[in-house]
This record gives sequence, C-alpha cells and structure tokens, in this order.
Amino acid sequence: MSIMRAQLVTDETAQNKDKHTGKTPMTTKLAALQSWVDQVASHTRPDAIRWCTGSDAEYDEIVQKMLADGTLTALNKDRYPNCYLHLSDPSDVARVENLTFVCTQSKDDAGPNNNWMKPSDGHTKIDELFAACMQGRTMYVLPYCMGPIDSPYSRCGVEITDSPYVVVNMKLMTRMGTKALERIESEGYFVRALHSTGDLDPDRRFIMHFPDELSIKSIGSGYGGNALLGKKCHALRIASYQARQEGWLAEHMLIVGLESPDGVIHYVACAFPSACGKTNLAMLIPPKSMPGWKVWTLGDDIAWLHPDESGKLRAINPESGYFGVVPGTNEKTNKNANDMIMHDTIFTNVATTDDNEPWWEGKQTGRPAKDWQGRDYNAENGKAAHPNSRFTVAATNNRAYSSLAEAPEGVPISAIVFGGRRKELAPLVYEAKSWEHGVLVGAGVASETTAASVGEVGIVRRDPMAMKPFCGYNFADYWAHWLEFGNNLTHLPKIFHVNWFRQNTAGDFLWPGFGENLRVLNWIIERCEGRVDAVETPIGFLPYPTDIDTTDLDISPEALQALTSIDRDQWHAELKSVGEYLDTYGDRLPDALRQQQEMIAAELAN
Ligand code: OXD
Ligand code: MN
Repeated sequence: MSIMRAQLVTDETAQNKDKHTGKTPMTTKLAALQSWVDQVASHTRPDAIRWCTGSDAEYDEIVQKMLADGTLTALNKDRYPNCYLHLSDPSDVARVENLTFVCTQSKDDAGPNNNWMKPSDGHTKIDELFAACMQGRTMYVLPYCMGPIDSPYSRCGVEITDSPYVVVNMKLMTRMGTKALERIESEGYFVRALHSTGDLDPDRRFIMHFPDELSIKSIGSGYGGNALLGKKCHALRIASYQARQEGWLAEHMLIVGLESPDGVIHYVACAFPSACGKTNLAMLIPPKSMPGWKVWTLGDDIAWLHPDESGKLRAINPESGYFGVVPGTNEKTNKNANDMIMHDTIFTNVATTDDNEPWWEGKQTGRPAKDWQGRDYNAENGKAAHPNSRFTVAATNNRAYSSLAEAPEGVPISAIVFGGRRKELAPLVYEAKSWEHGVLVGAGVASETTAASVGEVGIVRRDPMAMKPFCGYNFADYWAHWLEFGNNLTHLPKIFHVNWFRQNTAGDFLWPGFGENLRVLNWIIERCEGRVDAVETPIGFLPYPTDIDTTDLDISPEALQALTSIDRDQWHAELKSVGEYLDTYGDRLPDALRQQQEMIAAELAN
C-alpha cells in the first residue's frame, strides 16, 4: 500500500462516525503527535489507522474481531463470563532481557546492567525491521496515562501497535483513550512507544529504549512486557531515567495498605523480582489468627515514589490492571486473585479443561484437556500451562482494590521492603540500620531466576532493588540517586529485607508464606511505630523469635531460630560477594555504598 493510501485511510476514518458511539473518532490537535503518527504510518505502511478511545464498546468490538480470526477463544461462558484465551507463538512466551537495549549516547550511562547501543545505531537497526511491517494490518494509536489521570505524579505516552491483543491488554492495564489524549494535548509531550509484532522471528526481535528522546521501539514479540509498552518499558526503564532527572523513583514494587483492627493503615512498598509473589502479597488475606486486619491493594508490580511538599514519601501505582503469573493461583494461595480472574479476564498461555475452563498447575480443581499450545494434553510434553502464563485483568475486579489507588496525591509510605527468592542465608526479615544501609541492602538483593524471563530458571543472580531487568540507566548512578533521594525526605521510611523462600536441607520451606506473611509485616509495622525491640546484628536488626507470632503455625523452634538468626561466616562471604559485585561498577560507584559494605564486612570478620 502506498503512503497516499495510508493517509487516505486516516482521513476516511476521521470522517466516519464510530458505529457504537456515534461520535467522530479521534485524531489529535497536537501537531507533534499527529506528525509522529503520520511518519510511523509512512514507514510501516498499515492498511488502516485507528485512534483508540478506550471505550468498552471499542474493547468489545476488538475482542469480537479477535474471536473471529482465532487470536482469542472464548472460555466457558457460565463459569468464566467474558474471559478469553490467547495462545502466543511458542517462541514468544516471556520477556527477553538479552534483546532489550538501553540506547544512550555513552555506554557508561546505560551501565554494565544494560545491553547498550548508540542511539543512531539502535534506530538504524530497528527502523529497518519496521519498514512496511504493518502492511495488511491495522495500526492502532493508543494514548495512555500511567497513574491517575489527574495526578501530578502521572506521566503519559502513546503506544502505536499493530496488535489488537496489545490494544485490549492496554485497555485493562492502563488509563487508555480519550482522557489520556486530552492530558497529552494539554501537556504537549508524551513518551513515544512504537510496537509491532513483526514476523515474531526471535532473530528479528528487539526492545529498544531511547531515554533521552523519551521513546521506545519494540518489534518481533507480542508478549507481556515486550509488547505492553506502558509497563516495563515506560513505567520502569524510561520512567526510572526520567525520575532521576526530576527527583523521584520509579520502582519494581507492589504497594499494599495494611489496616490493623484499630483502623490504622500503613502503606508499604515491596520490591521483589519477577514471579516472587508480589501479586500474592498485594492481595493477601489475613490469617485466622489475625482477626480484624484488612489488606488493601494499591498495586502489584510498579510504584512511582515522590517526596511530597512536607518531605514525606508518597506512592502511586502507574498501572490500573494486573498482568499476573497464573500458575499457583488458587483459593488458598490468593483467593482475591482467584476470584477476580473468574470474569472479564484475558488468559495467555494457560491450558483448558474438557469444559473449556482455563486450567493451570496449582489450580487444584479440574484437569487439563488441552495444553498451552492447544495440543491434547500429554504429560510427556511438559507442563499443561506455560510457567509464565498470565492473566490480564482490570484492577477494579479485585475486591481488595484500594479506593486510594485513584487518589492523585497517592499514599504515604511507612516502609520499603526488599526481598528475593533465596533457599539459604537470608533470614525471614531484617531491618536496615539507616537509609544508606538500606540502599546497600537493596543493591545486594539476590534471587533465583524464574520463568518470567527467557533463560535458565533457579540460578541465583544479583537483582538490585529487583530492578536488574528494568533500570534504564547505570546502576551506580541509580544508587547515587537513591542516596540523594533520602536526603530530600524529612520522614525517612524504614527499609527492610524479607525472604519467604528459606528451605531446610531436605528442601522443605521453613516459612508457610502467602497470607501468613502478614505476621512478618506486622513486625515491620511494630518497628515503624517503635513498639518492639530487635536484636542488633552486623547485617541489621532481626526480630526476637518470640516477636514473630506463630500461633496455629506448624513451625519447629529450630526452624524459627534459623529464620530469625544469621550465620556470620556465610554472611561474611556474602558481603565479600556483594563487594565484588559493586566493584563491577568501577569509579561511578558512590563512596557511601562502598563504605557501608566495608563497614559491615569488617564487623562480620570480628
Ligand atoms: C512482570 C515481570 O511481568 O516482572 O511483572 O516480569
Ligand atoms: Mn514485574
């Protein structure tokens, strides 16, 4: 199709009334946006251009189109109303860290934590792949707002995509459509997020970020964080870069409100690597032994943290939906999630039962008939649902969704919690002794890899602040920014580290996890309120074993002891390894971080 034709389609569309709403579809009065859309269209050559309004009617219409062409199939309408299944290409099932680039002028600005390309080389390489890639397809223009539409902390972008699956996911995950466009037009700037599924060939797949230009280009994948560009690409990589310039933090953190029986709510932000239980913690159901507690979900994956005028730390969740890992979800592990995904949900890469219900490992009811590739289920082919299979669902489906998630001013944060998946070493919980120490604790986070990213699973790797795949600039500068950020707060939240995944030598978990984690969060709150003493060790403050409530839990005194103590020799080796890791950042490493590491290593050597 010629450039003329693409242009013509835009004009024709603009003249036609939307058959559902009767309104004229959007284009834009913002010249910068219109010219970017025109320029992308002339390069990618779509058959049609559609500006998305984000309406329910538009969602339904695009779902119908995907049902007709087989991109989606409807699930059991009685048990799972308005739920659909999408099976991705089997080579496109997770984020691809090896194909993800941060393109800054200098390699050092991207840092050893990122793959790097010079911006001009990155554009040349990826633009070649975009040439005429939308021929025969519709190009969708999705204005979106990350964060409440009326929040000063929110930031907007426009995703251009040729994937209707991305359109419906972005509708569930972000504030997408007319209101976002209005904000973009009044602000005059936006993140340019260009996506095409291309030909899904992994050899022609790249996810590139140009933080100085506030732009993203992603091609060759239709999956999750590779394709829903508001999420990891914008709200973490680009936003972290922007946050450094503007004095805030964009973090891989859930935000949860913990309401005690006397009605006091503490908001806590927790950074755990992918597939380490953020969604479960954000939707936790209090254990029977803690009657009267309530838990409110603000967000399950990303937090934007800002100092407010009085120097308190406030958080918003830039997202408005969840793209959660499905396997393991059931009534016991996460009843809120289990219930919320029984209607109005898109499932990706789960299995199905004979009754056409979605099925996954750990569901605990039913059995698979077809696997995640649509084949008849055969245990010899491996798991029925892909380990990184996902649900996409609007946050409003969650009965524990906090009304303050929509508050423009966000919520005040009492504590920041880091954590990882570690069989050994890390105790159940400990508290950093200061903000600087907390930054070291975050920088030293290590965790076993999971199926959320392509690569080997179960390998312990450093994942500072759970941001290894997501920090849009050099980690050394990021830690310097964290240290500096603390100076701008008059009320510093305490910083903690937790590990729900400690095992004994037989491979059994020492801590039951899930809802029972509220017992640990309660200790954290008690520490924040100054209501409980702790044991001082070189790595931080640990709870007295008796201060962790274990009523009704089957935990031996030895297990509790192991969970609430440290092995000094092992920790000495750990501090040495953290030091070696920090060395890889060379001269840019902030002195204060090095001093913290040396001080603790020296104390452990005594
Ligand atoms: C996610 C991830 O999808 O971290 O949230 O991989
Ligand atoms: Mn995540």
